[in-house]
Amino acid sequence: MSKWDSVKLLHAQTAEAFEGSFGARADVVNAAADARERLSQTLTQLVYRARFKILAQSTNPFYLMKLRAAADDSIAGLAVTTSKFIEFRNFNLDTKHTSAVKVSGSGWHSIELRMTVGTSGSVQVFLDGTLVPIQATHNLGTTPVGKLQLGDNNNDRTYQVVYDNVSIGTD
Ligand SMILES: [Ca+2]
Repeated sequence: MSKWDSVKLLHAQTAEAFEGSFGARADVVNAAADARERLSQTLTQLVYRARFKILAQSTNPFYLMKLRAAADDSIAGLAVTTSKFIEFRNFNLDTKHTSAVKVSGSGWHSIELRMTVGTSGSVQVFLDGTLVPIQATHNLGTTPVGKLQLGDNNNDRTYQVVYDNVSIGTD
């Protein structure tokens, strides 16, 4: 986890990994577990990818990932709801968009968020390579993305999840 600027209750471990020896595990009870990294340059268009595996989840949703402004304000997030549906959160409008697509089974999944900020911004979410139908056009504001977040910063979540192969790019 050394590449992240800040890490809270996410730890590298070898028991669960998608690739290589290590995965980053959150194992929390009523706590936040997230890591944040300031991007070397702000982005208006990006692709954020990760692998994740849910080991346990209490009756609460949790964020897999968020994108923030350089000043730390949340812009967008991808969550798994209590009923395991993939949900997109637009923090600019403070709206939630719950898909009809569930995270199934107990294995590893890939998640990909393709996003363009702007008043006529766009969002595409892929779970295991398949497009998750949600509203495609979003007013995400005009502030570019300056920070990457992995995990959920809410301090009242109970779940166990492992992340691996986290990356951000422009395509
Ligand atoms: Ca790994």
